[in-house]
Amino acid sequence: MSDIETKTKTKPKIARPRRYMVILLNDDYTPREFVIRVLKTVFKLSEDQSLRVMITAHTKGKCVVTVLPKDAAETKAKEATDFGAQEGYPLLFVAEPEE
Ligand code: TYC
Repeated sequence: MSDIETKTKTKPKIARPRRYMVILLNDDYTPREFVIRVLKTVFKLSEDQSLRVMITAHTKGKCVVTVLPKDAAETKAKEATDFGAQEGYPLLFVAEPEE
């Protein structure tokens, strides 16, 4: 008889909190420069990153800006959308689960 025990260990699985994408949606009215300003101010993107995100949303209809925990994603999406609304623009950011 062998003394060697064969143990089957079950590694506890810790559920990773779901992350949310903040998505920028295109519209026909918000000036490009203003979209860039919002991306820089609210999301702290560089000028170059902001330009790329804005152009992608402009040409493809939408672009992922960042991925964050649910609360942070929803707060940022609202903050950025409100920024546009204050100036009378229909600029829209939404938060959606990653997968
Ligand atoms: N389409 C806008 C324009 O031509 C610019 C724009 C880009 C608006 C991206 C929203 O998410 C956006 N003035």
